[in-house]
Amino acid sequence: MVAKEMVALLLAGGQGSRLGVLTTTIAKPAVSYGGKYRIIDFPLSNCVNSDIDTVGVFTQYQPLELNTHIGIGKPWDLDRVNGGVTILSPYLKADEGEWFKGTANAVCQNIHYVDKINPEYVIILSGDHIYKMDYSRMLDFHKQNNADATISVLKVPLEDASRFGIMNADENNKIYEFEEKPKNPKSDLASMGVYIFTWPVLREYLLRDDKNPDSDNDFGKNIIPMMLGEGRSMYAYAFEGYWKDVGTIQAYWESNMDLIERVPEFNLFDRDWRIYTSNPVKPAHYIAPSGSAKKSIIAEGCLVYGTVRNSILFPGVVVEEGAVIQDSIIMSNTRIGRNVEIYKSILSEDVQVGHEAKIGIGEDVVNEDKPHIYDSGITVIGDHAVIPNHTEI
Ligand code: ADQ
Ligand code: ADP
Repeated sequence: MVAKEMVALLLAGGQGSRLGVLTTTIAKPAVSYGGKYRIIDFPLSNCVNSDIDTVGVFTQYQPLELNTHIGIGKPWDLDRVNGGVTILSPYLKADEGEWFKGTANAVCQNIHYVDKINPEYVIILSGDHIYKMDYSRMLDFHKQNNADATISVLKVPLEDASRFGIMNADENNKIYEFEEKPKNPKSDLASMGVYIFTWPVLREYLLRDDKNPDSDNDFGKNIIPMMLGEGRSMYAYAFEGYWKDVGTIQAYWESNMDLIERVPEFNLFDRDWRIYTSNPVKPAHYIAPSGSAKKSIIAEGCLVYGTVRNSILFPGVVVEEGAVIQDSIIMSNTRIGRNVEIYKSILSEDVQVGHEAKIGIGEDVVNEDKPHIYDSGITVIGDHAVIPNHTEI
């Protein structure tokens, strides 16, 4: 294989438990977003638009939908002989076999994949974020600083800071302090979970960390603090623009709703930064004489006989006569029966809603085990659910 300057390693193996039933059968990076995409389309498209043509994707939790979606990487122009996309899943070795422990462990178990390409740099990406970013500019910054590691950062409200890796940097952007998800954050400079490492340096740290049985083998918890503690040259690269971690039901719903504004902050019509995805082969959507759609995204293959307002319909959704859909996200091939009412809800793929049902009218269900998943006033229905006629939720 021809050597590459930088390869991307995309972490897509997390469970995404805070998305509740949206991730029961689908890994978080494969969750649908924005009327026709899946979350992972954003980092994959960013790679291609940043001239990175070699991407390893680490999957482990519910990988079927994710692997099928990525396929041989054709939509992203990553179906290449030299480079392209490679799916890396945990596998059994001669003497042992184990699941990826933390994020650094996922990379460590696949050192041979990176070694074969022998890049100067690797960029670590997460499969959970909606953003458009030119990674080649971050690489230029990394090279200018002669850094061992560069962390992409943005400012977050201080009250949210404990959800992130938080750091302090000097006037030259050199990082002198880093804490993973601190209880009492001392700064609002948050890690986006996007890192560039000089590969031989990271390689050495991965192998050392792997020998430590007390380590979680995680980038944020272990590798970055260890490098900083040993005086490695680490820099913060400021990102400006729309970036959303859509890891909770609330954040996921809000980020989708951002797209239906008259002039959205996050522009998917940008010709210079296209977001690629695998397209279903379906006819254009149809709105019947009895139907209407306002302030909504309606994907291909939808048939609208009812009323759609402030909502997002993915490909192949059918809304029968008299049905009203408002402030909701309806994923692919879901069928909404006659006179159904749906308010502020997320319906996953292939759901069947029986006639006269009402969804999104009840109180929040607070589940004792998972108290903060479903307390946002948003009703969520998992994929392939069948909701009988007249049900009220
Ligand atoms: P989190 O998002 O909480 O914090 P984590 O749960 O480790 O980090 O997930 C990062 C990515 O890795 C996700 O895309 C996830 O799907 C994937 N992943 C998780 N475990 C994995 C495994 N074992 N194998 C493969 N992939 C796995 C991180 C950083 C913070 C930073 C936030 C920004 O640790 O410092 O602020 O991202 O969102
Ligand atoms: P969320 O933050 O929504 O709960 P994440 O995808 O970020 O979901 O993963 C949650 C946590 O679970 C992370 O700390 C991650 O490292 C861990 N994790 C991911 N995959 C697995 C797995 N297969 N087994 C155990 N823990 C996992």
